[in-house]
Amino acid sequence: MRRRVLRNAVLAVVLVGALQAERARAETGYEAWLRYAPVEPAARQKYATLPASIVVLGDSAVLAAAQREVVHGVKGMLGRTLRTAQGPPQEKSIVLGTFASVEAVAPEFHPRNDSQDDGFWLTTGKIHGVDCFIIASPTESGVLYGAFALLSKIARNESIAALDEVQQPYAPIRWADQWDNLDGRIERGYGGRSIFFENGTVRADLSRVADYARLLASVGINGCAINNVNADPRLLEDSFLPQLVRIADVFRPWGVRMSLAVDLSSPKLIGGLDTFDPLDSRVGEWWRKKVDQIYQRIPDFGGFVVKADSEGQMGPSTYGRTPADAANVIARALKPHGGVVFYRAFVYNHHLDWREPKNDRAKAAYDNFHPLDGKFADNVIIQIKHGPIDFQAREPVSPLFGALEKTNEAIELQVTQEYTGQQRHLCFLPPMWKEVLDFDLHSGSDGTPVKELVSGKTFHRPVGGFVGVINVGMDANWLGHPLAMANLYGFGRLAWDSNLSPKTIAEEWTQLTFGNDPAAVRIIEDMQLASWRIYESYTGPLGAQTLTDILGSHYGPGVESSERNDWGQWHRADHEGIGMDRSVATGTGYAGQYRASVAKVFESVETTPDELLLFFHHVPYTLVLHSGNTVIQHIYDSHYEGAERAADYVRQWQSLKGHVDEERYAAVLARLEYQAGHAIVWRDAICNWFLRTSGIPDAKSRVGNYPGRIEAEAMQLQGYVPVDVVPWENASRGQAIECRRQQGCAASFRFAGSAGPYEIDVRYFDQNNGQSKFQISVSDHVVNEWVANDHLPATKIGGDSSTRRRITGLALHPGDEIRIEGMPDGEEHAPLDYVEVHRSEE
Ligand code: GCV
Repeated sequence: MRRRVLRNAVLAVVLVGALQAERARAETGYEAWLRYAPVEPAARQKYATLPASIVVLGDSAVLAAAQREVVHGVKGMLGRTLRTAQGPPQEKSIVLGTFASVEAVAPEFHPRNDSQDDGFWLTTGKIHGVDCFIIASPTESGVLYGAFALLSKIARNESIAALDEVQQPYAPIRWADQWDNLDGRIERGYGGRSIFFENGTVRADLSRVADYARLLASVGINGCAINNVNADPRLLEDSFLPQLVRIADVFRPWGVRMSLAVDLSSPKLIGGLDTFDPLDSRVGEWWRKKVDQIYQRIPDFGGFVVKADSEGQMGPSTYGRTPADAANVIARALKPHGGVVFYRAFVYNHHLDWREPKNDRAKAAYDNFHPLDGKFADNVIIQIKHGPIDFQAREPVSPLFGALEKTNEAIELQVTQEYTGQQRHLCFLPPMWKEVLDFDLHSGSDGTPVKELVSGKTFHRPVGGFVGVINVGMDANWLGHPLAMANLYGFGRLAWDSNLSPKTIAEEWTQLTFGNDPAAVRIIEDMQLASWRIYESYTGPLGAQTLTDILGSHYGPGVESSERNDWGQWHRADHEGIGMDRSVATGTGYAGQYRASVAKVFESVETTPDELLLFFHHVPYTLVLHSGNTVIQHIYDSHYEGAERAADYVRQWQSLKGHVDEERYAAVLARLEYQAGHAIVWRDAICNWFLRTSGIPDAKSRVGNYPGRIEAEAMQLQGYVPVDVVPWENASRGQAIECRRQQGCAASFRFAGSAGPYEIDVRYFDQNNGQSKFQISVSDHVVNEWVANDHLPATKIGGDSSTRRRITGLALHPGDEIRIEGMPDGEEHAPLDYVEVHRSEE
């Protein structure tokens, strides 16, 4: 009896432990696509043949990481603890080793010659007379990538029975850039503070850095520049080196080479020289010594990223030198160590005169770099943003990709969603990237898609490939929106295999991130695949670029912010028409930077695809598109349709209740509800701006007519005062109300509809410099209250801060008083824009 009591007590402890472990595994999104959740019982049988032991041939940090990963993954997914050993297998085993190390113990093993560099081969065979699963590669990193590939198959319930698969990376360069600052902020980062730096130094705890490197390695990313390209020269100071060594040490087991963004004027800023002229021998010597010093402590250091003569960064133009002079002096220092220089082609004059119709920022990269083709050292890589402007929702492919034949290049893609919703809007970018990568630039002949140009295949360049600006942060789910991690996964997968389809990527990611429930996979995949075009449709149609506030946050609407200033992101919309004329015949001549067959397509209005029309041509609002719609009606329609599709996300996601875990279900739902509301801000701002500017009404009479909307300034106000919003289109009818009384204010109106079930949307502004409180009541009954404490990029009322509260399930009667009370806080004055009352679907 006592023994049974004891046994029950032990069982209880074990159960509580298991429960706690389960709770500790709360799905924050931190594990991303490496969850290794238990495989569904029905699929387990598929892995019955998996050996019970794993051996590693060799002794290195990378191979050890691969072995640990397989053990960890198999334990999580199959509940089995693999026996671990080093050296030749003594029993049926999973074998991890380089080709050389496998051949050394099994001379009968013949490596496949279609697997090179970091490629790997997953196969089965006998070693020492025992059956083995073999994960082999020419390199240790390749073995690690093979280990992740095997685990991914199990997680996605793929069969591993007749394993014989070679995977080969598409390009040697597969790098991440982080724009982290030493003080812990991240430029254009939307997932919290830096995982690397805080208060001017490297963080004491680098465990997140290790986890990030693991995530990068799992999709084959092999390098990471850890700091902002607007570089802080202090990182190159001698005293900082030990801190960099710590990061490199943490990256190393995952095959991720650490690198740095550098300020070209460092020899002068921190080096004690009176110059940074790249042709001055003292400058060359300074870089040589600096690089030697780094490699002494970090032998696998990757190299430098350079942003120069761009947006205030110093560059070779100071001394009348070229980007080639600047890149080569650093490249010479790196060459003996195997390091590379990424020299960014994002070089442009941000003091362009907007009155001059021939001026065009889009031309800058080609104009600056094409004449230098062949002048760069062979360890220099020109890093080119995918479009000629700056990561807009839609741009044509940069013509520079097709214009460098004797120079290495890499494409720069932006994972962090600077102009594509800042991880508050769903915007899965692989469909956009895929269009870019597959675009044939006809460089010399047909069949020269961007992916082949950047990977060095077309012109037989020694290096080249892919750079992603990632900007993960300290947020639990790394990027701020659980679904945004699909962009990081997708970047890595496309860099590894540029022929993958966005659908395959979305499906893989969803299975790995949310499991194999078919309903969840189908819906999440559908949402992801549609999301870029939906975002584009309510923020920047027909190639007009993202019509956002380009002078501030790059987030909410700001149609005119790009005009009449020197930044060169002009769309030239006026009362007659819209678009930049970039033709050769009558415009800036940008279209002529493409090879003749491509240039011909963009030169004329007739042949330019609708989605890029306004990038290449200035046209009247009445022009009829290929779609049959006029330009103006397309602008109205696409914004309405986009906002409706954004509202659909909420319904789609709600259908997954119970199919995905509670934590992530709630986190994603909150983001989607916010997005649905913000898409309306976009819709109304853009449509009203174009209505007022063009004077052409919406053929469907939607723009300017908002059934059920009651403007805040038209309500009965107690304490609240009307204010003008700037720009006017970012608030309904250009006005809002604010409360500047400590004791709070109220705004009320009488409901005039018929009795029935209703929902109410309160449109208010949520700034980040205060946490106002709101309360809404219907005929003296409080029906909802909330605090405006979201973290939107805004310190004032406008398109960045405009958000909404939806209150559902209300029974309203004619004459009911609807009253909103606002209590200001800090600089935020409980601002309100309007209320919309809609009858609920019964
Ligand atoms: C790091 C855009 C961004 C800047 C960024 C720059 C760049 O202009 O808004 O924040 O600076 O691109 O890519 O260098």
